[in-house]
Amino acid sequence: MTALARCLRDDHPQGSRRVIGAVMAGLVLLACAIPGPAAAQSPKLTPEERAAICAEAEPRLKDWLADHPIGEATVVVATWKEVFCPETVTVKAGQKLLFVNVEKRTSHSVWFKADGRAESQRFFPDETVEQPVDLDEGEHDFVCGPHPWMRGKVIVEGAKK
Ligand SMILES: [Cu+2]
Repeated sequence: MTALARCLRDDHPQGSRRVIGAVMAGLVLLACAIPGPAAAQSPKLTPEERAAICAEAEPRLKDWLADHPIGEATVVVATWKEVFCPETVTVKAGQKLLFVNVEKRTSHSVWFKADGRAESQRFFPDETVEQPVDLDEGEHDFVCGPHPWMRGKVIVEGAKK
C-alpha cells in the first residue's frame, strides 16, 4: 500500500472520500467548462442549436447582401459556425443557388456527393460559391468536404424527374 493510499484509507476515511469527490467534481466542471465555442462546431447539434446558429447568421447575411445585391432568381444559403443556413432550400429549375460564407475565418465547400458531383472549390469568409441547379427534380443532399457533419438539402422543383 502506498503512503497516499494508506493516508486516504486509514487516517481520514470520510474526509478523503470528500476530497476525491471534490477533485472529481472539479474535473467534471473543467471538462464542461472547456467546450464554449467548440460546442458550436460539434457535429452533434440539436435542431434548437442549429436554429440559434442560423438566427445569428441572418444579420450577417443581410449585411453581406447589402454590399452584394443579387437577383431575385437566386436562392442563398449562408455558412456560419459550420452550419448551412437554412439547411433545406427549395429551388426551381432556372434559379441560381448561391452559397455565401459569413464566417469569421472558416472555409467550406459544397459537395453533392450522393449525386456523384465534384466538390466545389473552397470558399472563404466573404466569398461565395454558385452551384448549378441542373439536378433532377426532387431532394438532393449535400455536405461540406472539410466538415462532413455540415449537411444540407436542396429540393429541386420544375426540373425533369
Ligand atoms: Cu465546412
